[in-house]
Amino acid sequence: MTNTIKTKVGIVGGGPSGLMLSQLLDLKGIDNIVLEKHTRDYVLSRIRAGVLEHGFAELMREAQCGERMDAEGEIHEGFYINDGGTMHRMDLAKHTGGNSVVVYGQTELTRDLYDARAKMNGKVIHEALDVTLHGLDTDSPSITYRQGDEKFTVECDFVIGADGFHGVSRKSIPKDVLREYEKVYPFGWLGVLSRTKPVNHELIYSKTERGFALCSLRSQVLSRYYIQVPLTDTVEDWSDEAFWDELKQRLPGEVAARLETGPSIEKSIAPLRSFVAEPMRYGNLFLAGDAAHIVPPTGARGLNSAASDIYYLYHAMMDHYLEGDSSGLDQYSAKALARVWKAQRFSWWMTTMLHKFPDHPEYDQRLQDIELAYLLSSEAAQDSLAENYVGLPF
Ligand code: RFL
Ligand code: PHB
Repeated sequence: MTNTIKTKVGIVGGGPSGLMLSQLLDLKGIDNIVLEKHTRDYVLSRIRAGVLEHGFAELMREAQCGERMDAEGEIHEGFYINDGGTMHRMDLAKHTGGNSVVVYGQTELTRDLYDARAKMNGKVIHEALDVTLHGLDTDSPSITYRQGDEKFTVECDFVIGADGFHGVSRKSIPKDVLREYEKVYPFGWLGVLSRTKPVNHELIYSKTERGFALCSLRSQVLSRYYIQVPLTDTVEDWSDEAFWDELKQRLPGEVAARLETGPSIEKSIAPLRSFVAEPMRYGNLFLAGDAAHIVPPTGARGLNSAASDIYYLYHAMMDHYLEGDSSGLDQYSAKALARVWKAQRFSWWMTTMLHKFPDHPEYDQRLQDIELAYLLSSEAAQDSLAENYVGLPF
């Protein structure tokens, strides 16, 4: 027997994109359901983003989920770039007329969204398996899934594909409609989370002969560090000791000297990739977040790009349901993609400027060096960096 659920908006994926949209729509009385493949604990075990732009933080507040972020998150008005041993501060506030970013982990933010959904009795289904989309090019799309042995059909007006890069939603769009753009980088990031005091009060992006490194944090007692590694490396190749040794070698001497080391709580390798799928709408399916686009993490744009998708979708859905105006839905793909491509450009630029490319000809290496030298010597270039890092307007 199949159980039928009727709702307005069926959301596939219970990551930050899906949960945020669900919460915002529910607050406006727009009924919806979230279907998540994994358990809540599994979703919360993934260590990902750490830096939120101003616009994302605002959206969290609008979703009535900003309380803990405002209490525990750190406002950062700048970050450092280490250029082969010399530290340079990028003053975000100075270059943006007072703007900043919030350092607050994706894990905590997702937990806040889950808690808010539970408080409102929001429909969030975990371990929804075999999710399949039907009738996307009709006025009555539906989603089928299985939970244990029980089968369900969700009948809805719209389907939101917020199921990340590996989800089913994007794959449900016919191949002759979808255009995909991709760039794969020849390295990955090995990340370590450790219960240690962060080496610096602000982030350090480090460009060295040995490769890139990033010193980030989750709180004053929780550090997050990354080093660039070849794609052939595995987590097993890196003991904690080897990781700390390599990280120290990619930091200026005085920073390395004060690096507090400890056992890793989490250690993982993420390949670096840029990807965009166009269009972001097919019939009554709307893609949002990593389902439609991903960026290498260097510019801290991924989650922030998801936020602008959600902002546009939320407003388009409100206009549709509360004002009878569907123009926002019609414009969604073009509007979202315009901002998405700007985030792609910025992430590609930061990645290219700061990493060591094993097969770059010498000419390209010199250009890379001069790109950074120009940035560090030009107020105008720093204006541009800061404008993009704190987030372009939605
Ligand atoms: P997610 O988080 O991947 O969530 C998608 C959810 O969909 C579920 N799912 C399915 N559910 C049902 N049926 C299916 N068939 C399904 N297939 C998948 C998945 O289980 C999952 O729960 O996508 P979302 O919500 O769009 O959020 C995107 C962000 O997670 C991502 O952009 C960021 O983490 C990227 N990112 C960063 N972004 C920033 O803005 N600032 C940062 O500082 C930052 N740092 C990072 C990052 C990503 C990283 N990695 C690991 C790629 C650092 C790293 C290392
Ligand atoms: C993180 O803290 O995980 C982080 C911060 C900044 C980035 C990427 C990742 O650019």
